[in-house]
Amino acid sequence: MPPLVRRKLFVLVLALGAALAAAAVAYAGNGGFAPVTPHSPNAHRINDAYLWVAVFTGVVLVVVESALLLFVFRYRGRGRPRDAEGPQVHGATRLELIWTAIPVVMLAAIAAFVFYELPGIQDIPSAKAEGGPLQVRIDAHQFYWQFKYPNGAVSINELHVPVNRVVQVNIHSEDVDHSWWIPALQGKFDAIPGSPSKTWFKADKAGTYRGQCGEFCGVYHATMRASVVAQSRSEYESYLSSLSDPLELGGQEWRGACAQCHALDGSGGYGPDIKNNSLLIQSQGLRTLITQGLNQAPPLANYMPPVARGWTDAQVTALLAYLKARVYKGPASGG
Ligand code: HEC
Ligand SMILES: [Cu+2]
Repeated sequence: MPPLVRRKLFVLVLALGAALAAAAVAYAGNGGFAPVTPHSPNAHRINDAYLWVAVFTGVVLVVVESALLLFVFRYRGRGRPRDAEGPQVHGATRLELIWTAIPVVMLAAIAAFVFYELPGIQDIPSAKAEGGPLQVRIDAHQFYWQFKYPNGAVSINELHVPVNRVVQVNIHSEDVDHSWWIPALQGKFDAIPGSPSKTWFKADKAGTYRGQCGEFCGVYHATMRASVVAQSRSEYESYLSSLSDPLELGGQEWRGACAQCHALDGSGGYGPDIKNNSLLIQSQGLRTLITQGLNQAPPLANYMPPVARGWTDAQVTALLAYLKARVYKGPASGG
């Protein structure tokens, strides 16, 4: 094969390989190049802004990279000595104006579009017909999410809401910085101790929308997942009433706030085996432990965070009831 043909073949194979590698990612859509399909008006606007910016960056990428390749091949060495000076070109006013003006226009177009979309992302709709947005308080904790509904009911890691209802979430943190993020419903919002923030969403379709704490917050950050379950009004109401069962609430607390360190059966992991620890059935001792944390081997080796900071009495009682019924296995025998 003549060298030129061989080189062309090589470039072709390389280009095809790159195209194939990218195709899978592009086709994957969600989780690939594209953001998840939005299911709330504000998430739609964030998505639109993403696409608008992507059009410009896409065009710039193609134009700049093609020009680069063109120049690389067209003006390559061709056996000229390495230290030979190329022709020196000065002044090309028209060209310089063009390559200044185009980026300015692009940036202006991007800025204008984002400012146009912003109010619809940020401003919480008044939802007058429904008596205002449904208010939910979110408390971020190491390492779980707690949701408090208008009637005082509490759920852990899973927020249930009626579909097509404006929900305002008021985001608090009880310990360190976390970040509330359900990509299909809204953008990221930091949960900062002492400085509550708020955002909103309105799920347009029943289903489960998943998210993950967006800010590294400690050893079990990765387990800090959240989901929003959008369901019919009646399903939502019956979920709320199920939360008044202490064993249901206590179970959610155990699985969400304790089990990632102590295992579902209490046999231990990062934290010690506590199945036979009588603290699990001592109201006062348990309360002190879970609201203050424990760090017997300072500074930070095997530290237990104050997981239950801000809990109500009902929450502690529910946990206690669950621990008694399902986790505590009695004093260790034969020890
Ligand atoms: C981030 C991990 C983590 C979480 C979450 C966690 N613990 Fe712990 N727990 C630990 C560690 C680590 C220790 C040992 C701390 C030490 O000895 O300094 C511990 C110790 C304990 C002990 C033994 C205390 C003693 O003095 O014997 C009990 C009981 C306990 N945890 C219960 C709970 C309960 C109940 C929850 C949920 C409300 C919980 N833990 C959540 C990590 C955790
Ligand atoms: Cu977190």
